[in-house]
Amino acid sequence: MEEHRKNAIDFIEATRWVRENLENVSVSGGVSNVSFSFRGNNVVREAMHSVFLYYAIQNGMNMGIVNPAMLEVYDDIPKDLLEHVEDVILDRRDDATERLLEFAETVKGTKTEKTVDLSWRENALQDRITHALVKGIDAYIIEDVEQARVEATKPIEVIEGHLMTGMNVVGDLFGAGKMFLPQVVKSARVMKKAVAYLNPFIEAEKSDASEPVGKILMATVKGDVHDIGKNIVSVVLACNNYEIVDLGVMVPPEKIIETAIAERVDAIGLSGLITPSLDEMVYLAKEMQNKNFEVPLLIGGATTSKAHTAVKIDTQYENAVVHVNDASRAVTVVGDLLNKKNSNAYVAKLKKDYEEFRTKFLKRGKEKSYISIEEARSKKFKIDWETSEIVKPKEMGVQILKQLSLKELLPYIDWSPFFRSWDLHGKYPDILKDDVVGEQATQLFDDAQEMIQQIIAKQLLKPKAVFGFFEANTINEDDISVKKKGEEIAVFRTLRQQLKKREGISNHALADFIAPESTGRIDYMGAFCVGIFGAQELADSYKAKDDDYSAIMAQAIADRFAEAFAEYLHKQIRTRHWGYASDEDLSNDELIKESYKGIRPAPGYPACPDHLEKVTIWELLEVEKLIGVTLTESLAMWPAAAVSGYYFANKEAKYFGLGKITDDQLTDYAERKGINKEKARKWLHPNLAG
Ligand code: B12
Repeated sequence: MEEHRKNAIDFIEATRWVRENLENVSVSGGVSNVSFSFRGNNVVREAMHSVFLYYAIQNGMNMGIVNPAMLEVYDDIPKDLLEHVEDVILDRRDDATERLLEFAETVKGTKTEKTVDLSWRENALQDRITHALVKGIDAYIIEDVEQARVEATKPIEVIEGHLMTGMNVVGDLFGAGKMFLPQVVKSARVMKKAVAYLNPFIEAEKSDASEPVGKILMATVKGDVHDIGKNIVSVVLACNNYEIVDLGVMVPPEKIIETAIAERVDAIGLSGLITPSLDEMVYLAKEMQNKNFEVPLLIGGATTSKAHTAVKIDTQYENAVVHVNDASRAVTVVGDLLNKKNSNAYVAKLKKDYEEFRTKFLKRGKEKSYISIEEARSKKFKIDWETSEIVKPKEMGVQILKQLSLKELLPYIDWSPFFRSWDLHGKYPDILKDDVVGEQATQLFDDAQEMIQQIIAKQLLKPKAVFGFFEANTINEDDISVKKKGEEIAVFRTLRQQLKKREGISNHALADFIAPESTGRIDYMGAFCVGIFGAQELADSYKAKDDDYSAIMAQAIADRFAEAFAEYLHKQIRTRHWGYASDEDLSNDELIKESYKGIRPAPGYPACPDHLEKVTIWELLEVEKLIGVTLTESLAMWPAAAVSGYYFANKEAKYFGLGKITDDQLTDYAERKGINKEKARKWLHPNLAG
């Protein structure tokens, strides 16, 4: 027994011992990090972490990583649970594992009672402030900061001393991957509260404000409404003592340039969600060059890529241009760029790296072969229109849906992307039990559920939708003529794959899923727009209280509702309004997924990358008039949590990616659409080959 006990307290040995000896307990991590899981039972799991750590520390282990959110305080572990867990960890009985398993059943499903451990309140002032920042606890921060202020010569010293010392710990832990994004955003909330308290004292003293390590302008470019990514990066940089000048969304380039000059910023960060924003970024880089700017340009957001940054943006600006695809990297990159000693070498390396990347990238595409648009049309996806079933929608014309309760949408939420937006990777629900991020994911999920309850109870978000079904026939191979009582009222232009494929594999266009006019059969298609209203107002109300965590949470939740709404509506369309799959509910969940008939592609998604097509949807459904979703000059939708697209019902309809197209289709497309080729090129450039 003694031997096991000795083993259990030597960290590396203990990790090995746990791995080898404990059934039903898995352990991950290595020399500096350990993480238990216990059949998904969080109560037991937390206790195991604490007991393990307790003995490790008691025995002088100088341990690397402790994720504080994973720990119960040793003294607060209920005695019966403690005994069972210690039996296992210290190997005190032969039947320890069985007994713990049995005992675990009695605490199964019970949520950990959040025992409030206040022992840290006994610590020295700096330790308390650091603890509050690392743990994101704001309950005592004013009290502590006040004590620090009274003790300090100047109030500014509290920010530069106590608070920055704590935030440096947060920054280091995050940088080393030992703290997760939601925790950091909570730390920032505590920091903001403390600074807000100190500001009046600093002003009253007229002492200089604290010196940030750099000032960074952040903006989502003109025409784009995406906010979350930019906000997350801003919070993380602010945590690392950068001053952020956040210009918000849809920011015209002139305003970015003017503000950058007036505020003498040290770097400019641009964010964008949809492809038209890429052009805005190129334009801005050019303007920065014209105005002889020297500050680095940071590029981020879902639609951006290293390839686009290297090929199109970096070439416009002589100084540093960096693509940053996640918040934790932003800190190191900005640190390197603004570090006075090494930044020249870093920028030179960066420029060289982008040049090499560009050369390789530009060579890469050349190996692919494309066929002419005429040949591609001859290889279109063929449906046998003699026999293919066409179902007439039960309710033709345009309808709106404004009275829906958000509660109805809850079962349709896909939670995995929610975690991804907080930089926690894994699939829901498994992520809640994940060895590494499970605890954080669970906390985040609980916070989200709490906010959702409030949102529903107070109706803080409002879902609205418009949709419609129309007679439709394919004309000129790739266009869809939309009709009302036989009269054409709109035409959707679709794009066709031109990649040379193996014999027998089709070159798809969405028009292939609608019966051609020449068949003499009347076919149908639908269009829709769903929007979640109120997210910006909700987020702003939290920001006004310096609560970025809740502000970002509100936006992330609204985005989830938007996608869930699109999913919900599609189901209603299939089973009721159009009704071509009215028996769908009879199958079980798994079957429903596989037997989903029909698709709902959205302009901007891979099958139909042309955002311009949204204009046709807006006219056809009178989207703005009926539900108030508007389009920006880049054709982003406002409110931001919105989705619009088409409905195709044919059972052979499927999603595909357009890939690249060649110049002949571009010319043809521009002619069909009645726009000049330059305009077509501007909107389709990410899909142009060569
Ligand atoms: C969630 C999502 C949505 C949500 C939320 C969108 C929103 N309001 O933000 C909903 C469902 C509403 C949606 C709608 C649409 N979407 Co969408 N969506 C996504 C998805 C799956 C994830 C985007 C996201 O929110 N990520 C989480 C955030 C936190 O990450 P992020 O923005 O990338 O930010 C991180 C980094 O990029 C970086 N970062 C961000 N900004 C900055 C700035 C700086 C300076 C730095 C240093 C770093 C940095 O740090 C952040 C944190 O780590 C992407 C696909 C993908 N996997 O990326 C498609 C995607 C962005 N969507 C796309 C499209 C087309 C649309 C729609 C146009 C579809 C439609 N017709 O309805 C609409 C447009 C909405 C609008 N308002 O106009 C396309 C865009 C490409 C294109 N062709 O334009 C994508 C890429 C999907 C695809 N593969 O085609 N979408």
